[in-house]
Amino acid sequence: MRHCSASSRMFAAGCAATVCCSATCLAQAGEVSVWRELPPPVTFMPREVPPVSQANGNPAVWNLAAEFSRGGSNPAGQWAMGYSLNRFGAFTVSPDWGATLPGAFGWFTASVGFQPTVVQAVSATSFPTLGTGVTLPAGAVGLMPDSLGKFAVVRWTCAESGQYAIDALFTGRSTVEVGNSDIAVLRNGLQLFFSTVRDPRQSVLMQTTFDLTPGETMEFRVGKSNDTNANDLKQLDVVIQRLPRLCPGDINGDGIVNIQDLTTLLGSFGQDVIPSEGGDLNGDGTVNINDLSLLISNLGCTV
Ligand SMILES: [Ca+2]
Ligand SMILES: [Ca+2]
Ligand SMILES: [Ca+2]
Repeated sequence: MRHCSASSRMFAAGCAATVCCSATCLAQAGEVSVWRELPPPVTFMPREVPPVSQANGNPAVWNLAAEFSRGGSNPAGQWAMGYSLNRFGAFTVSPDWGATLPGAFGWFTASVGFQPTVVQAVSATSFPTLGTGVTLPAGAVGLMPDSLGKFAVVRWTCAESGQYAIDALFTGRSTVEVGNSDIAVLRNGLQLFFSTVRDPRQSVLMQTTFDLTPGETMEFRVGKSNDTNANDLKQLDVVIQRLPRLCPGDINGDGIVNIQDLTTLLGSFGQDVIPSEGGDLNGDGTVNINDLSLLISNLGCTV
């Protein structure tokens, strides 16, 4: 399926509007902002977002490859590596670490087998047993399903309420067209996004933005699809960024909505102004009761 001709424009604009153009773009329609296939070679470029205060101690950016646990703990931080019995099956954390593919270590569940596995290439790695030309760049994370229908899964769990920008890129790593893989993204166990990545070197990008609360999960899944289980390893890049909290009404930009902002607004009340300047909080070019209501509803808000 090749759709989304307008998506690159929306990607550039960081638009929250919907480009949901696949029959398999299920559930929560309107929340997948971008879904598109990209021609190779692809460099993963997560959206740029304004910096977030880290005063609360939590990072504002989560990067799967950068935070991947190599034999440490699993879950590690907010990331967990594991598997599911099928595309919609419950997620199980994989407790074991070892050489799950020739030349690569990963997380697996010994009672199930070496696959499904979630691996990271310490150095550039090739997998001759997976079919011609399957490679993984140094530092990249790869998801390898098993041959029976189980999915390799990476889960991220929200720890702090906020708005999050979620960027995920699935990339086929074979140079030959032998097989394909099903990929899916689930939010709280419900499928949000589904596609099939077909080699050679096809990439599928998903970008979305959510308000999330602690305990909510995003899962990234790779399954073998309906073929002979060849070349099913897919590289997965994920970056999740917490967006700055907004305080409409902080006219003087000191990080809090208070009496000073109210005074400024009232000073131009009833006047036409340059849109979005001064007390015009809703950007319609005039300062009136709508702006006042917005400010009052945010009194005390701090960034
Ligand atoms: Ca396959
Ligand atoms: Ca202020
Ligand atoms: Ca206004």
